[in-house]
Formats: sequence, C-alpha cells, structure tokens
Amino acid sequence: MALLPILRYPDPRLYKRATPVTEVDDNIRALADNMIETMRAAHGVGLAATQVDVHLRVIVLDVSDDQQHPLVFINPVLVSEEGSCEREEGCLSVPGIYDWVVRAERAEVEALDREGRSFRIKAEGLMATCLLHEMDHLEGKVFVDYLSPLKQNRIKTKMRKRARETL
Ligand code: K1U
Ligand code: ZN
Repeated sequence: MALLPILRYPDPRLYKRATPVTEVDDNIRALADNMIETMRAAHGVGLAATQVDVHLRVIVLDVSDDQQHPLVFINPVLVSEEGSCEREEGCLSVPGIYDWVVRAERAEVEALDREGRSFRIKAEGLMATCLLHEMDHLEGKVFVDYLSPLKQNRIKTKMRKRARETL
C-alpha cells in the first residue's frame, strides 16, 4: 500500500468533476486501499479520489470509533436526503480550517463496494455530513465554496501564504 499526496486548496485540480468507474478491477481496489491508508495517516474520516488527483468517482469513509471499519463507495448516487443540520466541517485539502456548513441531516446513497456489488446505505449525523462532503468533492466542490466570498478570500490567502512558507 502507499500514501498518496493530498491536493491543497485552492489547487484548480480540486475543481475537476470526476468521471464514473467503468469496471471495479484490481486497479480500483488498489486505489481504494491506498486512499484508506492515506485517510488514516492524515487522521481524516473521509477522502475522495479527487483529493489525491484521481478524477474517478471513488470515496472512502470511516466514522467508526476505532477507525477500523472503512467503507468504499464507487460511483455513489444520492437516492434521497431529508432535513437539515449545521455542522462544523474540516477538510484534509484545507488543513487547519474549520467552519459551519448546512447540509441534509439524513441521506440515502447507492454505490458499488470494493467487490463491485451494489449497496444502499442510510446515513445520518457525521456520516451523512461526511458522505455529502465527499460527494461534493467528486463534483469539484470544496466546503469552502459554501462560505461567504470574504471568508473564501481569507482562506485562499492563508493557504497560499502557507504554501510559499513551506517551499
Ligand atoms: O478531506 C476530507 O474530505 C475529509 C474530511 C471529512 C469531513 C469531516 C467532518 C466534516 C465534514 C467532512 C475530514 O476528515 S476533516 C478532518 C477530521 O477528521 C474531522 C473534522 C471535523 C469533524 C470530525 C472529523
Ligand atoms: Zn474534503
């Protein structure tokens, strides 16, 4: 397995729309496994392939207490969503920045698993927030896009300054 570099906001590659996976083969399984390892190493609870510069519709998620129960979503589709809740979000592509975003409280998603089998999941709480956040990544959307233009500009400036300082 391998750790993959995570793109940092405002990298324009984070704005690419991911394309569907046509076959769940060993390459896709290796991508999912590497994404799980990368997510764990970065202490995240989710990761979209877009964030590792692979523009395919693959997400990994692990909101379990022991971080030992990862889920793989290939070609996820939102079946339904209900309610609304505001939750503080973070993103491994925008390290150190947290802010409040309103999303659906519950979401039902259909996807293929690591073996290419179809499954449906009803998510709520942090899992729903995280799934919707990761599905946004596949559409080329980052949680910062929900914030005011003033906050977006401040975050861009901060991230660019940090990138220059770490060169
Ligand atoms: O970069 C990502 O997309 C992963 C992101 C998922 C996420 C967490 C919380 C709300 C929305 C999306 C993270 O894992 S951020 C880091 C983190 O571990 C965390 C942050 C806030 C709450 C819980 C966990
Ligand atoms: Zn994110």
